[in-house]
Amino acid sequence: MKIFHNTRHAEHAGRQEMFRGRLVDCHEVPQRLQHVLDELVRRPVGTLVQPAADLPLDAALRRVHSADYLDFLARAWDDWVALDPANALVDALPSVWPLTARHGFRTDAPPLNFAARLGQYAFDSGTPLTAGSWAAAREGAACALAAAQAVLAGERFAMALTRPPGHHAGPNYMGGYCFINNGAVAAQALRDGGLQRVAVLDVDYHHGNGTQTIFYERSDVFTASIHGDPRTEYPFFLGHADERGAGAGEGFNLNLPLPRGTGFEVWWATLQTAMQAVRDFAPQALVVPLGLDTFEGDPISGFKLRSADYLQVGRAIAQLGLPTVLTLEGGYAAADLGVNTVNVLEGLRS
Ligand code: Q9C
Ligand code: ZN
Repeated sequence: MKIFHNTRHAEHAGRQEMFRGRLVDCHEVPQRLQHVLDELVRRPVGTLVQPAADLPLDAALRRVHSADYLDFLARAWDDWVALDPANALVDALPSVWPLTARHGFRTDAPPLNFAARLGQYAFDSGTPLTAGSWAAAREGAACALAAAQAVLAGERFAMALTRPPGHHAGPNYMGGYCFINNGAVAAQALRDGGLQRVAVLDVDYHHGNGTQTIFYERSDVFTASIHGDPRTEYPFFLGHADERGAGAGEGFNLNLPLPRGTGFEVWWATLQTAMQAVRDFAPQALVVPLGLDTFEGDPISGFKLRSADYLQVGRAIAQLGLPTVLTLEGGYAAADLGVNTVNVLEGLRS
C-alpha cells in the first residue's frame, strides 16, 4: 500500500493546551508520527511516498471548508503576531467565543480583533495554532488528496500518515487538535473522481463531529462513527445516536456511542454493526479516519483496546472489500502509536 507521509508535520508543534483551567503539555505532538515511522522501518507494510507538488489542493480544500475559514487559517499566524509582536513567542489559543445566535450574540458583524476571530473559528482552547500549523495542515491535506487519487487510480489501500489530525475540523471551524478535515477531503475527492457513493467509518475514540457536519445533509457520503458517549466525552456537543442526518442526508449518518471503559468485545460487536451499515449503503470506496486513542494506554481516552486487537481491526476493514483511504487521527500513547497503527495496516493485508 501507498503511505503518503506528511514531511512537514513537525512544523505544527503546539506547546500547551488549556485543560480545566490549566495549561498542560500538548498531547498531539510531533513524536507521535515519528513513532509510526520508526515502526514502519521495522515492519515495512507499505511504501512511504509524498504527494505530488502540483495537486489541485486549494480546490479540494474549498470543497469541504468555507473560503472565509481557509483565508482565516492562511493568515492566522501573521494576524496573531500583528495583534502583539510579543505573540511571536506564544501559541495562539482562543479565549473568547461568540457561542451562537441562540445566546443573542451577533453573527452578522464579525470582529476585526484577531483574538475574537480565533474564537469565532475555534470551538475549544485545546488546539494551539502555531507558526507552522497552516503549512503542516495543508501538506497533510495534500497527503489525503493524494491517497484518494491513488485509490481512484486503482490502489486497494492508501494512507495519509499525517498530523495534525482532521476529523474534528468542520466546514468553518478548527478544534480537537484539528484544522483541516483530511478524511472529508479524501471522501470528497473520491466523489469528485467519479465514485457515486463513499462511506466514512470513523474509529477514533472521539466522535468525528467535523466529518458528520460536513456531510450531514448529503446522501452520497455515508458517515459512521464509533466513539465515547458525548454525554461524558469530548467533543460533548455532537455524537449522539439520534443524529441520523438531515434533509436528503436523513438516514446517512450513524453514531454508535459507547460508555467510557468499553473493552474490545463490545467495541468489536459495535464495529460489526457499523460495518453492516456500510455494506447496506453499498459504497464504491471507504474512508477510515483511524484514531488509535481507543487503546487501553491512551492518556486522555477511555476505551480498553489492546495492541493485538488492532490486527483484527485491520482485517475487519479489509473484509469490507472496498478501495480504502485511511487518515491518521488521534492516539496519544505516543510510544505505542507505532505498533498500534502498523498493526492495523498489517491486518489489512492478512
Ligand atoms: N486534556 C483527536 O483525537 N481534549 N482529538 C481532551 C485532554 C480534546 C482529541 C482534553 C481531545 C481532542 C483527533
Ligand atoms: Zn480522538
